[in-house]
Amino acid sequence: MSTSPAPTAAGFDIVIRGGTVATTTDTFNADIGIRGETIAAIGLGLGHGRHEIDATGKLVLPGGVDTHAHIEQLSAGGLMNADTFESATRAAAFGGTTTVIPFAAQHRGMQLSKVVEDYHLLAKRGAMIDYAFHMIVSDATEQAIDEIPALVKAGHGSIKLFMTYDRLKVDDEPFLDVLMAARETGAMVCVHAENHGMIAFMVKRLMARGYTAPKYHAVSHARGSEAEAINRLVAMAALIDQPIMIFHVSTVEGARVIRAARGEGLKVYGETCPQYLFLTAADLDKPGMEGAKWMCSPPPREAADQEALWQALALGDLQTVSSDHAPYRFDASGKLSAGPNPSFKQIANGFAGIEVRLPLLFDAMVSQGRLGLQKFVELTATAPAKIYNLHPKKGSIAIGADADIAIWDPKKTVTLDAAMLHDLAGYTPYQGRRVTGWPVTTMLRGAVIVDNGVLKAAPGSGRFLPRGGGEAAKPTGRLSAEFDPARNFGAQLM
Ligand code: DUC
Ligand code: ZN
Ligand code: ZN
Repeated sequence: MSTSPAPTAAGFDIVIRGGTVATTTDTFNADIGIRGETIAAIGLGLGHGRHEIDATGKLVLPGGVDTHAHIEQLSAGGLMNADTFESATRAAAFGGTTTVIPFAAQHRGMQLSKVVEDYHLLAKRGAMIDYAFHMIVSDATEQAIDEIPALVKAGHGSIKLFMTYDRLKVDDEPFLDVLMAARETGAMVCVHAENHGMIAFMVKRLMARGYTAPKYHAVSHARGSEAEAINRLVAMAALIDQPIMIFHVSTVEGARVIRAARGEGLKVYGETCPQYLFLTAADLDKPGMEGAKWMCSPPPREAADQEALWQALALGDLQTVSSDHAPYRFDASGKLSAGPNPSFKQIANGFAGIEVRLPLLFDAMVSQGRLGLQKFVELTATAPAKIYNLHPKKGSIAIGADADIAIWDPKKTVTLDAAMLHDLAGYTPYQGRRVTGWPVTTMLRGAVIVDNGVLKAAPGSGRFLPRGGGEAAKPTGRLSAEFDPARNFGAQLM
């Protein structure tokens, strides 16, 4: 970055000059003028900037918006994940991401509002990029449900529910109570959708026969358990006309259920993650415990699923690709917390992905041409910002938007290596993978936070982004037969 001392009257604080800008619809050559925290002008031959950034030969893209990440989060089993808000958001910044939505995770017996307050304090102290929260409700008590409206009003416009995991899952009836509370306050509900009983049955059978290695985790999460749960979820959401987001879709069949639901006009959104586009169950088939490094839930599936998910992204059936960053170290603090030779059931699910999400997708979509640059911008920044009501401040390069910008060198080839990444997991399931295209400069609200491999941000410089549920979370207004007084003998149930 070059500096000149005197700003002109019409000048900018920063001009990013000579780059190629991309949005969800267009790619064009333009300078970007920034005043304070905001994009003030986009045009050719813009006037002077107090600081000038030469973007010749570079792509100037909106900073990434990663709407699914587990940060400094305690698992239901009491295991702390490997990253703090400082380390996870540092990794995000190096990977070109400027906004993240992690979780405030309620466990059984915890007061939801206290949980949210605690995560707030952690993020305020450590975050280097901007953030909001999804509230995980695992104990859907009357008290927790009563707290939802005030929390949504305070800016927590989305809730996450689980249909599986012994200590997290919410059964259908209280699930509907939470959906209704969300509807009444206009919040989005995000769901981990897998059939709990099918998984528990498979685990029991595999264990009884001695199939305990990490690769059998992939077998235990029967692929049909995803489609079944999504189907049931869609039926519950349709009963009360509540919009839903289905997290980490991994199978052909899961994507198919979402397509059908959307075809009926239901407000059903879908997310997938790089692990379902770039890994398969075969990656878990490693000697000893090594396969644990590739364990996540749902597990990576098969090549045909990868193809189906790409197609679902192309068709718009799935709208976002998030990281599901959930780092656990490969030691007694993480994956091996139950000892050196645990069964797959005793191994924490998840791995780090917040830094490599964008480079992996850029390589596939832009460098190798799969779906292209516009779709890359849409899936990784603009669409998640819109769905979670962070747009137009976040997710696009536009006049008036926050100057959250990633400048990419489209020619830079990098071999992914845990040693170069900035999370605290200590390994990456993408070790040795070569990607072309790298974010060389990341800016948050007009401040350079990463410049050519050097961190410029301080912990705590990220800002909380209060938001309601927004447009995506608004009900359609089409009542189900059971809720429509014209078809339910006049009962007023809303
Ligand atoms: N699966 C989840 O549901 N959450 C965290 C990570 C994972 O693999
Ligand atoms: Zn999940
Ligand atoms: Zn997750």
